[in-house]
Amino acid sequence: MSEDRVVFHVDFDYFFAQCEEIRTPDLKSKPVCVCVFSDRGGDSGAIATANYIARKFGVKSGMPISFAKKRLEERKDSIFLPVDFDYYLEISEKAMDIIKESADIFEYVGKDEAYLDVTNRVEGNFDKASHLAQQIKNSIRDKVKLSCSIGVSTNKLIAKIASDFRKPDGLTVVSPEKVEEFLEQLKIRVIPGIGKKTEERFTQMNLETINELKKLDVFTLIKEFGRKHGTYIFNASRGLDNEPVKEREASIQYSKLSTLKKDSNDYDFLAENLKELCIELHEVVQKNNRMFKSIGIQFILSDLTNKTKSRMLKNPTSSLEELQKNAAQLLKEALEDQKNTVRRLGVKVSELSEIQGQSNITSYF
Ligand code: DGT
Ligand code: CA
Ligand code: CA
Repeated sequence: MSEDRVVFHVDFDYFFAQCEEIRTPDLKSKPVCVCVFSDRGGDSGAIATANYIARKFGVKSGMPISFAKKRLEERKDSIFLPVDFDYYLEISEKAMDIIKESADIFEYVGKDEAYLDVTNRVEGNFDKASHLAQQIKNSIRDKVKLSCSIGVSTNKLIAKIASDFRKPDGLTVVSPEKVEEFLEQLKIRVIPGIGKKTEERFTQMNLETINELKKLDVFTLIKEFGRKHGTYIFNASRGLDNEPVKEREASIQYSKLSTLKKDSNDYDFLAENLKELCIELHEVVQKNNRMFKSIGIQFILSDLTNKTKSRMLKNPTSSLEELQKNAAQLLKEALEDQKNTVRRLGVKVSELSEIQGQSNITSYF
C-alpha cells in the first residue's frame, strides 16, 4: 500500500530568451540576453535572462546590462533584446494549456513554472510518471517548440529541486526510495528559500552539502534561523514537505477597451481617456477583491493593427493612483515613434491575487 503522491514541477528553460529564439530561430547559435532597459537610456538596466550560450560567459539574471556586454566582448554576434512580456505570456499560455491536460491538479506558479499532481493518473507508479513527463516534454516541444525541465517526485519540494537538477531539457525522476540518496549529494543552496545569507552562515559552520546539514539537530537550526525557517530547513533537508498541489489557473486578466471619439495620437487627449478607463477597470478589480502586479495598455490603430505595452510592478497593489500613473507612463512610451493615430484604447491588469481578510466586506455607503 502506498500513500505516496506523484508530483511534477515543470520549469521552462531560459524562458524569455528561449521565446526570442522561437520567434527568431537564427538566434539559437548566438549569445542572447533579454534586457530590462531602464528609462535612463543607453545601457542602463538589468539582464532579465540569457540563453545558455551567454551564460557560459558568466551572464546572469539581474546583472547590469553593461557587465553582460563586457563579459560578451569577444562574441561580436551577441544579441541584446528588450523584454516583450506580452509575447512571452502568449507562449506561456500555449504551453500551460498543454501541460494542464495531463494533471489531476494543476497549480500555476508563474509564466514559466507549474506544479502538477498526477497521482491518480499514473496510479502512484513512478515508471508511468516518468513516461507521462516525457510525453509532456515532447508535446510542448512539438507544438510550441519550447523546451522545459521536469522534476518528478513525491512532493513539491523535491520535484522543484529535481527540475533544476539537470537543465536545460532535463527530466529527473526521484522515486520515494531514492529521495535520501538524491538529496544528500546536493549543495545546501539548492533548497528553495535558502538565500545568500543562510548559505553564508552554513559556510561559516563548514557545511556545504545537504548530507552535512543533516548533522544539525532541529534545536540548533531553530536557534540559528528562528522557529519557522529552522524547522523548514530541518524538514527540507530530509525531503519532507506536505504542501498540497493547489488548483490555480494562470492569472485571469481584467481589461477595458473603448473606441475614442476621434482618432488621435495626442498625448493629452489619450491620457484623459485612459484615466477614465482606469477608473472603470479599477471598479471591476475592486468588486472582485483583487490586487494586480502587471499593468498594460493597448492601442488599436487607425490601420487596425494592434500595439500593446505592459509592465510588472515590484509588488501587487490595488491602488487606482498607481494604476493611472503606470498607465500614463506606458502611454507616453507607446506614443514614441508612433506615426499612426489611435482608434481604440485599452488598459488591462493581470498577475492578480486575492486581497486577504476582507473578502466580503463591501462598502455600502
Ligand atoms: P532557467 O534556469 O533555464 O530556468 O532560466 P530562466 O531564465 O527560465 O530562469 P527562471 O526560471 O529563474 O526565471 C524565469 C524568467 O523570469 C526568466 O526567463 C526571466 C525572469 N527573471 C528571472 N530572474 C530575473 C531577474 O533577476 N530580473 C528580471 N527582470 N527578470 C528575471
Ligand atoms: Ca525557467
Ligand atoms: Ca522558474
